[in-house]
Amino acid sequence: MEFKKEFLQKLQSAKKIVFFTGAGISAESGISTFRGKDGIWNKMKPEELASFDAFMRNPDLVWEWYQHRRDIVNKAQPNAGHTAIAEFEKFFDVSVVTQNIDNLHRSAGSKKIFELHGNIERNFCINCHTFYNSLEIELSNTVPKCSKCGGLVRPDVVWFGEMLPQDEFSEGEKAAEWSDICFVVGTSAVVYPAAYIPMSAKRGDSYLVEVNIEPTELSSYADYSLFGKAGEILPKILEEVKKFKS
Ligand code: BV8
Ligand code: ZN
Repeated sequence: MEFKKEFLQKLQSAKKIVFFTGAGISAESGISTFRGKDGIWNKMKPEELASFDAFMRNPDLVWEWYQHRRDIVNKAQPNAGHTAIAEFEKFFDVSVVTQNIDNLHRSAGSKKIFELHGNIERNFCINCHTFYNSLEIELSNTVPKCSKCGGLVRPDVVWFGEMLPQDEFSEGEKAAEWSDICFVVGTSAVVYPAAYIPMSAKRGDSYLVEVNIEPTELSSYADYSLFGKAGEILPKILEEVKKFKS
């Protein structure tokens, strides 16, 4: 694979790198994306399941959907894309800003991770806010009740209409703004405020590189678009890095 010269030069001089990732980076680990070809939301609307109103209307249904996704996530392994990102840390100051809730960046060994939309492993009581990790509650297809107050327990993910965790978002924004290169990997970049992250990078004069199997909302905005699978492209970029860093 041939990369353009300008990109290779940026890679040689870069110190801080940000990876802004979405569902597409986990597609090769067997986790469905939301939008695009084979996206789960081609069949149902997000607000029908991923919102507080939906949960209150039918807690068992929403819980069962997350339980199903938890089963898939628990069996999934990081792929060559996640592993390459973790290995970039040997050569650069790397931050991973992710919309994913699947833990695969952590399993791959990435250290500095900002999770904008929460984590499917954590749960909390909507009444008294006691936290439970998935080992601490009985995971069945009906919604668990808090052992302290009997309230409904929900996954600690950010639903539509909910605020993002402020620290994760502002740290993620700062990392993007101060980065030399910002890779935008496997995201349709349509969900806000997460989709402001690449804009923060641009504002800070970072070099914006998109990695996706197809053009997105961001393509016209990116300095360089690489179309193909993240699990194939990212290891190739890492090979280039190794050529000049070793
Ligand atoms: C809020 C978590 C307000 C749980 C998810 C402007 C500003 C602010 C808000 C808004 C705004 N405009 C609209 C809004 C409202 C809304 C929004 O963005 N709506 C959109 C859809 C129009 N945003 C919100 O509601 C947010 N909160 O605004 O709060 C507020 C203010 C004050 C006080 C209180 C409240 C909260 C949004 C959070 C939504 N949570 N999920 C869960 O997962 O169940 S969203 C969901 O989309 C996903 O979880 C993911 O996190 C997110 C983004 O999706 P992507 O990761 O990009 O995935 P997608 O499937 O779309 O794309 C996959 C891509 O991969 C494709 O491009 C495909 O081509 C590519 N691909 C596939 N395979 C590969 C690949 N690429 C490379 N390699 C491959 N192998
Ligand atoms: Zn409680």
